[in-house]
Amino acid sequence: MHLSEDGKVDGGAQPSDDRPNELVERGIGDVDLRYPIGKVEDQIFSDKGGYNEKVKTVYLQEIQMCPTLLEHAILNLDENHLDVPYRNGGWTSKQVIHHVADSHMNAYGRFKLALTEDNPTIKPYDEAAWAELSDTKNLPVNISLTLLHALHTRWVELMKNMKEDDWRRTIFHPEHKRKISLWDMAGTYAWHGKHHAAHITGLRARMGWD
Ligand code: NI
Repeated sequence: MHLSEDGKVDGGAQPSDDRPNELVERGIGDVDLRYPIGKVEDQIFSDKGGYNEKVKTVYLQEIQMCPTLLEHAILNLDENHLDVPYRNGGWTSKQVIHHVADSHMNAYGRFKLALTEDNPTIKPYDEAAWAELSDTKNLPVNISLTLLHALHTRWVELMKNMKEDDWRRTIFHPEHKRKISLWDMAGTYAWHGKHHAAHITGLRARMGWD
């Protein structure tokens, strides 16, 4: 089966965190490897006061730094290193990086939809199945890192110029059956880049590749 590495972030055919069969598949000791910096709720619910300039600056910096953070995470790793799953049954570093590009392309599209339509219903996708498609399998990670640098330049430019009211605009997530504000999405994706970079840096440390 395909396992998600995110919990409920991207939406679309994702297993919940407490499915017993998944716990068995992960094996003792692997549970925490999925969430090396904690779950997304730790980030966005710790800022539950809602929009404020200071937190916005942090979110934008984290989203801006994401491609560089991933680039540093894989520095000096070769193809063999990149094909090692970061945990039993988990994604390889290569899949992780292509996944971040998949995820953030969707997120950018959702921002633009929310800014131009009234609470648009977004299209969830099966992130685990996307991570098994041929582009993810065949292409080197540099392709997605280049894509992320360009994508994040556009995304940050968009966010930098959003007014306070823009951050309250929402998308409707049909599987979670709730509105999600662009503010919460920014918190989620600020977390998301660090979360996946930590999968790779954690693996490096455990394998002694540093
Ligand atoms: Ni993810």
